[in-house]
Amino acid sequence: MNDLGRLEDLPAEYLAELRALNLVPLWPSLRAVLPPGVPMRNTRATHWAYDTLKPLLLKAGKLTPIEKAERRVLVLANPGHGLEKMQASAAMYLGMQLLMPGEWAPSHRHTPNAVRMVVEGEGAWTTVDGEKCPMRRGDLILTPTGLWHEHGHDGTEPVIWLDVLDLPLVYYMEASYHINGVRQSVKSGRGDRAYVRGGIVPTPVFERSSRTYPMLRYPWADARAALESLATDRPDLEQVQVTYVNPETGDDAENILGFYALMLRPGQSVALPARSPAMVFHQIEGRTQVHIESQAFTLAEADTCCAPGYTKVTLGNCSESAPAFLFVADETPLHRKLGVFETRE
Ligand code: GTQ
Repeated sequence: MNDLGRLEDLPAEYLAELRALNLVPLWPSLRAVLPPGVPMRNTRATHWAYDTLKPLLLKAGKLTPIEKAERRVLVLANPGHGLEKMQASAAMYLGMQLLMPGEWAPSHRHTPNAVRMVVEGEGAWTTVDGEKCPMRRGDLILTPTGLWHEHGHDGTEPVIWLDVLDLPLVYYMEASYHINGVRQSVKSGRGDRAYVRGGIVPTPVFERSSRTYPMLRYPWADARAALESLATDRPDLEQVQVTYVNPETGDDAENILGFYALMLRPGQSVALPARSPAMVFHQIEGRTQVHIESQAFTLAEADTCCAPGYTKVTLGNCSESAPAFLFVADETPLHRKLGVFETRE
């Protein structure tokens, strides 16, 4: 590779003349914006342990009333991007949200897409587009772009969930904004009941649903049962994984980020190939040893970690007797739509 001219090689008066006209020479920065072979990544392999995070989130419950927070969230920020950027990866935002009994996080809608992965507690619900979705451990609830959503809690103990949003990307696109609304009236009908079996969809009067997001809640009991059934059906299968999809189209559940559940058999270790999208892993059940290049963490229940793109990841179940279950989020739909998706050996 030949060395390109540096900024210092150019006369100061010339650079000043360019700057005054909002012009910049490309060649001193060409290698930085188009590095050889592998992209520059700010995303660092990072682990957030639930047992250290939870007391601080509960403290936020005492320090800041819900009216002063709207959403009481501690953001899982990747130090590689700078904490103030509040991003886990280039396109993913992660937050742990707390709702105390009786609290209400008022209705709003926004351009970024979100999902909630319920971590702990009983009795909370999210109403999305008029559909009241109960929140239980491991449930995935979508709040896609533009849909009204609000959170409430009729239980007796704190409820905590993990928010995954494509906020960094939508913000970077200068397309991120919200609108506040009023308490939604709950409609009859729930996607998680209507689409209760894979391959069978509601067809009233011979018409298929025209809703863009026909299913908003994916109960953990169903995803777990699907993984166990798949593992039993295919004892040879290395990667026991399911994707959360739109049951009408088979496409990813949302447009920008992909969501999956993965089961590690007792004692199993799975080597994921290096792929262009960054990934997030959240432990639903069991313990997993995660290797991301030279780094290693143990994910205990409710722990979360992220891995940069173009990086091999190995996941090992710490138990020899019980399966481990992980929720996975990644940037695959975005990379595929943009035509930059790749897998490397
Ligand atoms: O629950 O609507 O973590 O609007 C960040 C922004 C959660 C939410 C977040 C949000 C929400």
